[in-house]
Amino acid sequence: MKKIIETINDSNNVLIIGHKRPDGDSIGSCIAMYYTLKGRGKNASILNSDPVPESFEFINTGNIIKNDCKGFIPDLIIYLDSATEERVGDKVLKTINDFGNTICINIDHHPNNPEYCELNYIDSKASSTCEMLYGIFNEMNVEINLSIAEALLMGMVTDTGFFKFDNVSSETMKIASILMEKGADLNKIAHEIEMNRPVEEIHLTTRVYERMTFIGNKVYSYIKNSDFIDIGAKSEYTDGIVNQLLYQRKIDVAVLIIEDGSNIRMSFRGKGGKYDLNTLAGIFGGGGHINASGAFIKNGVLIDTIEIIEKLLVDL
Ligand SMILES: [Mn+2]
Repeated sequence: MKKIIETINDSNNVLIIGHKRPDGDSIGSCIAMYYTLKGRGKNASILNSDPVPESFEFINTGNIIKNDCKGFIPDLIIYLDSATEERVGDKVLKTINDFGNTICINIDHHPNNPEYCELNYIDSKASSTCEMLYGIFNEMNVEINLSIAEALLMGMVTDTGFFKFDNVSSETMKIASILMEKGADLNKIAHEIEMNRPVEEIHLTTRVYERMTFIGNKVYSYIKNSDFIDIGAKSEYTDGIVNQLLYQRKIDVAVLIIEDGSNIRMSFRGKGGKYDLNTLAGIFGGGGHINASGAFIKNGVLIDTIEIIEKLLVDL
């Protein structure tokens, strides 16, 4: 961590990168890093391959998360919450490659992170990348202002399901408490993210419930391309639905299969670490954590994928 802090201190133009289809931890960590660097008088820019989902827009004040970084020449690149280099998306990866061999830092909490930068700080025990950033900022003697506190707390709550998951430690709660003392409003974050869902997301969830298939203590369901059109739902509205499948009695694993244009996305969620869903997602080239993972099949076929998932769940 010492070398990472030195490198950040020595840099002037820092490009901050989050992962594609960003979640709250990716967005929160990018924004918290941005305000920290700005507070130290540095130039900083956040580059993301996908737009900020509606539910996280409240924190993206002044549209600081950008889809390009034209004219910005970084002397340091910081990857946040990105389990692999490819997770940042093809377009962003190309932009980074065009910069040549700029030094990079990789800060992440995914267990299989292959340490793709010169400087890597990976802590798979941390609840979130935001929790790790708090530790780094503390070492750097950063004055945690409201913007930083709110962004960090948002990442921590979204990666822990609002402090429900087994990645929550007493340290997580201590940090959350400090962030609230700095002014971060937990209820406001809960309202924006959990209590403000578009009705189209509710309709999508209804279809997912109608199509549940149970295999013992496991359940899977799916969303078709036509659902998005019928309902008028955005692709990002699927993000929380898999948890709704999991949160039922006698169910320990939930899988949601989503037809997304010509591709297939899959989300895997588990309770209590009974099954290694990181390995399960790995069968499709994906990954994540034991209890939460995802995979992507380029040019996948929905009915074929359903068949494969059904077999895998029977044998799991
Ligand atoms: Mn994360």
